[in-house]
Order: sequence, then structure tokens, then C-alpha cells
Amino acid sequence: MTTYIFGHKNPDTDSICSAIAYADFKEKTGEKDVVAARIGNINNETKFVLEKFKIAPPMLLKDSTGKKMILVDHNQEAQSIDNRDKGEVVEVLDHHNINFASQGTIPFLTESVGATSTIIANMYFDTKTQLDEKIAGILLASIVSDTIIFKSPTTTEKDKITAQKLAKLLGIKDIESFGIEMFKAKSVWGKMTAEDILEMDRKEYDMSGSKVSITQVETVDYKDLVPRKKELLCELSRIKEIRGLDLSVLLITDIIKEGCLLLAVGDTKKIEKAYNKKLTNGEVWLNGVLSRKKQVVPVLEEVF
Ligand SMILES: [Mn+2]
Repeated sequence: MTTYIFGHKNPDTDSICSAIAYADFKEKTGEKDVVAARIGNINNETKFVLEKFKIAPPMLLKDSTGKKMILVDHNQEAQSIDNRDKGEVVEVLDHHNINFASQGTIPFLTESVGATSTIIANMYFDTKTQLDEKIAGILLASIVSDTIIFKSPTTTEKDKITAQKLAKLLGIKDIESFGIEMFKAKSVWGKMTAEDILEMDRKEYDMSGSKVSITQVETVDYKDLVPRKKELLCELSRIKEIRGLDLSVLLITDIIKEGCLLLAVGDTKKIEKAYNKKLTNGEVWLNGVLSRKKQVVPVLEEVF
């Protein structure tokens, strides 16, 4: 029976590439019938990464009924495949907050590192499993993406050391410019609708009974998106209505200026309280805020 490995909804590079790499690792270490999958569309950054390292995108898994599943890069139900309980989760490998219930005992590995790919790369290193250049490439790309070129406060020493090892293996001397090239590939807004932008990396959270949606997009210059602010606010309102949210947020992260422009619709008083700053026309600049997981989600949970 096939086991499907997949990351979260609205997958980012780490979600897609850790599924591919973990399937490869499982196969190389003797497990059979393990397939990398995804439960959403591939974003421009990931497309760029897969093309660069000549790897085909994983299959789209639409239904979990009767399936054996390994979750990577997420564990919460809200971020997972629809009707997850119709299948069987047999393993979890993640680096996010744990919010998971299981029927039986399963291997559940989480580590406080910047990317799931860091954990997987070290599995290859620790077990001396053959690591092909392609896989090393997508693992490096995922670490650089998730840690925002090591600028995010989620970055650990282990992420940096792992990335350096991978870069050495690939003959990449300058990880920073490799990263900027990748983020540039991601920030081609011209071809994207406001809906595309909002759905690129959107996550929903239950905060003490309130429903909050937070999208994060990384840019090399947040000003590129400022002319589209009105359109983005409209889309935030639309998502708020259709998803029945209390608060709908977009974080436009600027990886060069190292901060984010936050746009929000709904109970914005919570944001003002959390950061002790006023929103003007639905926006506020937050200096030094780069991580949704560390600098936005817990801060908002606190005020909710
Ligand atoms: Mn991740």
C-alpha cells in the first residue's frame, strides 16, 4: 500500500521539497512504495527551485480516503488535507507548534529548527545515505527560503551549518545571492491576481475561538506591492467574508529592509494592541518583523 508524503496547504518551498526529499530518503533507506505529494498549487519560487534542480513537481493528492500519509512541515489539521481523518497518518516530521491528536502511537519528530529540510538533510548526513545533487539543491533552497536567508529569528545554528554543508556539496559559494535570486523569482507580482497573492502562503489559525487568517509573502522590495494595496485589501475582505474570519491579515515581508508591511481587515484593534502601533488605512509597517511563526502568530494569540 502506497504511503503519501506531503506538506501543508498552500505549500511553500519547504513543504514541497521536504516531501520530495523525504520520499527519496525513505526509498534510499529501503522503504518501498513511498510517494511525494502536494495538496495545493506550486508557487513561483518553488517552480524556480524545481526547474533549477531539474526535479518534477510531486503529484497532487486530492483525497485522503483510505490513504496512508506522512505529514511533513505541518501537523495541524486546519493546515492539512481536507477530511484527513478519512485516511491514516502514519508519521509526522515537522518544525511547527504541535497541535495533533492520534489514535495510536506513531513516529512524531519535531525539532526547533528553521526548516523541515534541515531535519531531513541531517538524516542523510547522520546515516551517511547518498545525497544526490538535485536533492541537496532543493534542501538548500528550502532552508534559505524558510529562514529568509538566515534573517528570520527562527534561524538556528543548525540551519546555517546544514546549509553550508549543502552549499559546499553543490559548489555554491555565495548562499546570499542564491537566496536573493530565488526570492526575486517569487516576487513576480505582475502576472498574479490579488487572489493568487493572498492564497500563495495563507494559513488559518484558531485563536481562543476567533478565526484568523495570515498570509505571508516575501519581497525584495515591499514597495512593488504598494500600488496594489486597494485590491489586496478588497481581497482580504472577501476572504474574511467567505471564510467567516474575525481577522484577515497580509504580511508583505521585505527581506532587504528586514521588516514587513502589514495589511489587515476585521478586528484590527488586536493588531494595534499587539504591536502598540496604529494602523493607517488598513496598514502598518513593522520593523524587524520577518517571521509569521515567531513574531506574529504568538503575539496575536496573546491578545486574543
Ligand atoms: Mn517549513
